[in-house]
Amino acid sequence: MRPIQDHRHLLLRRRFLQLSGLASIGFLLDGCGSPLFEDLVYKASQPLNQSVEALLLNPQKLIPEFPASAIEPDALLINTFNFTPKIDHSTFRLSVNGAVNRPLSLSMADIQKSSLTSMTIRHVCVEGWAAIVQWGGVRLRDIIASAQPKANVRYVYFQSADGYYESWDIASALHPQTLLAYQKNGHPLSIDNGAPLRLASPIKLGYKQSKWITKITLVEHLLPAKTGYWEDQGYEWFAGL
Ligand SMILES: Nc1nc2c(c(=O)[nH]1)N[C@H]1C(S)=C(S)[C@@H](COP(=O)(O)O)O[C@H]1N2
Ligand SMILES: [Mo]
Repeated sequence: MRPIQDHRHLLLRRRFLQLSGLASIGFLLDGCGSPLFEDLVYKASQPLNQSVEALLLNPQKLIPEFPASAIEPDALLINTFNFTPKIDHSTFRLSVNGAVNRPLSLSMADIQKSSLTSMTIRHVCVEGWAAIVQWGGVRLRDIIASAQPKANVRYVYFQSADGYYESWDIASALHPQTLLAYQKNGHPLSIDNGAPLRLASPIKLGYKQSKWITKITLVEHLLPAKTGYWEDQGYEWFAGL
């Protein structure tokens, strides 16, 4: 992927402000750390504004899946912005922290104790290719629930071992088909595809689906200039499918 050129970014931003009816206060966005930033992102992109508790009690509706016969084994292209980190699975720990009552440090054995969920969905890359893939792993909502999120949580940050970073709205993170995957097409995930753990979800574009996740941080506020590796270069933050 290439960074979106600055002028296009500015035009997109202006259009975004017009669409959200906020053009007149657009200048406020230019200040670093503007408190309005995340409200703009949130209101314009996410009609749902449900609490963590409500989302955990009432799972959102499922996206229809594909039959296993539709899997396209060669269609998923490796897309890695920099390098492929090699992670020792035996010492690996996933940390879950931030606005939680019970921070976690989980080994792969801990994670694989939770029930395995499989789903066959379409992966869509913004660069113009797609692939039907079967992912197996744990529901992110189960991991988040066991960390006991505080009531004010609205976003989730994902940190990856290659320096990639992403943020998601809490509703999308708690969607029942948002997985922390460790299998692809019935086999252990390969290093190139993000082993030991990556995100997989039918509701977001490919660049939201972080590979090599090492840390999950629950937060109330997004950091204005740090919402995602590609987003910070002009790509859309919500990136819903
Ligand atoms: N850590 C990390 N995650 C990442 C990327 C990356 O470069 N680093 N690329 C993203 C993009 S643009 C896509 S389309 C998918 C590709 O996943 P794949 O390489 O397993 O096909 O990973 C996403 N997750
Ligand atoms: Mo992508």
